[in-house]
Amino acid sequence: ETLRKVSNLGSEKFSPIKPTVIQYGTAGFRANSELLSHVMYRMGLLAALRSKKKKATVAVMITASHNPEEDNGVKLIEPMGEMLEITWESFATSIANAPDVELSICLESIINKEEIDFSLPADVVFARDTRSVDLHLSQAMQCGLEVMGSTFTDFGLLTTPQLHYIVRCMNTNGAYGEATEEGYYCKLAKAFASLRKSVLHVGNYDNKIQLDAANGVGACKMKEMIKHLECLLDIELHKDGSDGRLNYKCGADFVKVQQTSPEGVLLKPGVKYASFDGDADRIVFFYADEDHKFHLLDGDKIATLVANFLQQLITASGLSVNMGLVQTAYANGSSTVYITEELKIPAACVPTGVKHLHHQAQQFDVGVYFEANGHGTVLFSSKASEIIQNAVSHTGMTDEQKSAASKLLTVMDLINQTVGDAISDLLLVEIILCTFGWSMEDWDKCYIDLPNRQLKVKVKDRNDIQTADAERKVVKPSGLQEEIDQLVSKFNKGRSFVRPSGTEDVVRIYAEADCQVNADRLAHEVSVKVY
Ligand code: 16G
Ligand code: ZN
Repeated sequence: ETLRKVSNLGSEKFSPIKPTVIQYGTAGFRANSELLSHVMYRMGLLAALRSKKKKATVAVMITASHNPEEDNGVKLIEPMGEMLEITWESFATSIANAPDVELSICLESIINKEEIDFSLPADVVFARDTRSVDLHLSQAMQCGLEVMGSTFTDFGLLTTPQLHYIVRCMNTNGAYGEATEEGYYCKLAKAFASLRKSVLHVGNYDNKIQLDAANGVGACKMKEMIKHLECLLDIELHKDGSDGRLNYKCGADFVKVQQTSPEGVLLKPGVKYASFDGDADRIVFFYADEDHKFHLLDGDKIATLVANFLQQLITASGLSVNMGLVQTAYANGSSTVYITEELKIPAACVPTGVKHLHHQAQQFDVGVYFEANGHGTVLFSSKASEIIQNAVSHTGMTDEQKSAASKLLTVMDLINQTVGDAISDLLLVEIILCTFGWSMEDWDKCYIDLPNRQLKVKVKDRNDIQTADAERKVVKPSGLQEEIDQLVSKFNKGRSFVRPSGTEDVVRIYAEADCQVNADRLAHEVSVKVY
């Protein structure tokens, strides 16, 4: 009966506009928003099924992150705030592409494959970013939930990481925090204030920050956060959405890829800047030196800063928890050398996409993961959490050890462990800089990035290129890797790889070398081979 209704409503109201094939990629579905209403409806259906399967609340986020304003997207979030399980990605793809008449058959086959008890209740929470047409898409999604008889809560506008946080809170009976937006601000702000006030000598640290919010949802949410921060941070907002297009010539992706400041933001030497992306799950920092030269502190710089800080706390606490760092092929070669040779922290490399990093980070007691593009967080295993928790009240420890353990405990509250979170990462970086007494220059000089270049080329079919070894080697078409190796060998400190994008119909090229001219040349020469 329900399945019949699903089909009828689907073909009446949410029929695909054009017969295009759409794929659940690295970060869910993304496309021009006009093509998405049937996809949203169907993701409502699937979310209800996922909830039945997990016997827990799941979440749906409507956003296309750093993509242009005309695009939109949707992704499903697991009960503990993680990315959707991989086997379900293919269910999502098949249900999104099923012809109207086959919709109920498609649902039925998922129900059978996954042995889902259809009579169980379903509960879903959802939210959206500030894209102008989001509302109509979230209504389409809601129709999908309603027809499945799912209960739901619409959280309206949220950053992606806020929704990840909320769904985890809901499924842990509040053990992770209060499952509201306000609960999120309170938890992070309380941890921030406590850590900030414990630092007495701030050295070169300055609590002023100029923040580019990409004209996205991060702007209004950061304004809310600021109200909770007791004036401990002095944040000036730019690109707050009042007169500018989402992600247009601003935001973390623009700043990282173009290696320049957001349009209209004039850099004053020595001042600290940061950029969020459109849904506030990424952050990068930057500044200009005395010669007005632009310096980027990207996800790699954040990762090394965070790992350095946590390692010091772990050592000071004397606790036996191991720590590791997870990167992708995009990590600057200098960062990897710094981590493994200077900090002596093990570093793993995995394919692009948060789910891969997150999964790998779970292999450590304390796993720090960041993509160079500024997406990242820290995961504390339940073993590590327990050890740290117990240490605080343990009698056999010195006061210094206890104080370090108690700081670690507070740091855990400051970090959104469900997914990379620009707001949480910003607060964490501020605490670390303050603790170390560091200016932007102090932080930047830990290691010097190798000059690098990213390019993309349109090809007939991006899936013609297949990679292995965490995307660092091409295995198909044969011969291409040998050609890349040969080009790389001509450049001092050269490194390059190519990979099919998971979000756009292009092949991406990355190259680094001893100087910018060489990095540019290498990237260009490799791109010619791909084309
Ligand atoms: C998505 C991923 C991001 C990755 C990017 C790569 C998530 C939540 N986001 O935005 O981690 O860096 O895709 O895009 O997984 P690309 O495949 O087009 O290069
Ligand atoms: Zn994002």
